[in-house]
Amino acid sequence: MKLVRLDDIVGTDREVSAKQWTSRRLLLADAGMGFSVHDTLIHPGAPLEMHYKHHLEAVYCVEGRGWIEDHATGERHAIAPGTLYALDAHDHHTLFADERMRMVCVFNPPVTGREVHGPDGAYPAPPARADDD
Ligand code: 9YT
Repeated sequence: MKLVRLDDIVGTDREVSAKQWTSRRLLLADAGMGFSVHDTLIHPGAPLEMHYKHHLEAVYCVEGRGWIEDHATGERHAIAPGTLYALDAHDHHTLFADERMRMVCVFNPPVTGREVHGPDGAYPAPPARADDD
């Protein structure tokens, strides 16, 4: 069994920041769980366009309010505490925080370390495993 405390992540290399977010990476690929778990703050006031081409992500809002737009349909959905969105089709999307949002994010395959979005809105593909052909 492994225990991880947010206090032990903040200020270490497992706290990763980009302009619009700060991701506290509680579990990474090296935990061997098959997914990663992040406690992520979304900073308010600027749209954040993302397109995870190599990962599936589920995002559960626990604090703050905002909205998400699905680029495939143009639909916008309100996000508030108690709402989860699942990017089950590598959905191209934009997230906007009206106020600081705190999200619990789960990635499959797991994020390996300090990934930030590339110009295409994706995190890089995970390294190939030895048993992959
Ligand atoms: C909700 C979202 O995807 N935010 C960007 C950061 C990412 N979730 C992360 O690495 O924690």
